[in-house]
Amino acid sequence: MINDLNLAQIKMKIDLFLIHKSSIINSYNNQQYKTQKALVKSCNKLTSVLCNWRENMGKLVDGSWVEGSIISSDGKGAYARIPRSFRETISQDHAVYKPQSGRYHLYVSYACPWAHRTLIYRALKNLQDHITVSVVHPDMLDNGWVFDDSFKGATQDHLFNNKHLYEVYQQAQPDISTSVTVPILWDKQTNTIVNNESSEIIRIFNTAFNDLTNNTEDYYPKHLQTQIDELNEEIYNNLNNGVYRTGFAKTQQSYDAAVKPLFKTLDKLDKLLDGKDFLVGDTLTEADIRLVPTLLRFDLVYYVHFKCSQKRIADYKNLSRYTKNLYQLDAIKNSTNFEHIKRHYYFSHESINPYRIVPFIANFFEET
Ligand SMILES: N[C@@H](CCC(=O)N[C@@H](CS)C(=O)NCC(=O)O)C(=O)O
Repeated sequence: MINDLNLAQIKMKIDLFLIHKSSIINSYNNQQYKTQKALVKSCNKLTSVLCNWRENMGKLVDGSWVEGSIISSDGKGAYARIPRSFRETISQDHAVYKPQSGRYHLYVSYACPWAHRTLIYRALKNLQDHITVSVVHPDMLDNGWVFDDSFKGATQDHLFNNKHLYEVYQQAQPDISTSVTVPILWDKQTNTIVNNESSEIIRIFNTAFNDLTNNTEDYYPKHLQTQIDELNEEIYNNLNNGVYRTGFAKTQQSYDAAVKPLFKTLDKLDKLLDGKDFLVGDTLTEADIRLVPTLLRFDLVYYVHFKCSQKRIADYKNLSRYTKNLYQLDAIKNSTNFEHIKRHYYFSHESINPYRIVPFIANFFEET
């Protein structure tokens, strides 16, 4: 439904489109295009402004929030700008970031599979009393992630009472250029982001706070690291990220190129799990914790919304047993919020699901 807000946003996007269009026409009239190829390139960019605007997320550019794909289409180098990322660690030996109770804060979305890993680790490593959490609203629309606790499970920004997640990034660095993603590990003492890369946050959680919690469980033990790393790589490329590449494909060719290895890897893992409860060795490891958020979203969302529809996880004998078993762990069950998951995907990607219909699907993992 078009309300005043939507209408204003649509008008703005059309204005931007027209600005691009007139700059192309002016350059053409002034004979600034040296080659036909350069002209075609500009026209293609213009088309992408119109075609891509909905699923392209906003970004911060020089500290200001900019919506949609306009940035990557403005031809002024924004796309080439190296995005700021935060890749620090926490340890006793670190000059700044020491493991201290109550010092760090995690910003997450329950919908996000990358953030889900960090919540699982926070619970497995008994960090709930030491690391506080804010949860964004599941809808990620023109303003990116927002804080609005009217949706059950979502919270306010407990640290700053911000309305938008991008304000957290602005607080870390006022002139920042970056995409605005969850999860974020925030340091209350230096008022900045320590790390916003989930694969590194979980490694921090795995060991950094052991002296505080007396929890020495190691989900990345030395003797299994090579095997875990190998599986992580295939699972990241073909599953964790593979579902997005499949769902956001804009040509049959790119869809095929993503969906085929996706099911090849699922077939392979189903075989690997025959008679086994875990991917590597006989205990829970990082490889399982990085895989399970994707499996838990698969039948409810990826199968339908991202057209990953050759098979459901429920159709795989071993993968379905494995996922159901892992879901019984408190750390996984309590950090899984199916309402946030469904709402986020079916509402946030308007170009894939313009009417925002949430399909009626049985939730296999909640059946007993
Ligand atoms: N590599 C990052 C990826 C995080 C990520 O892409 N998060 C998504 C949510 S599932 C996000 O916040 N996207 C917003 C955007 O890209 O603008 C990680 O693993 O932490």
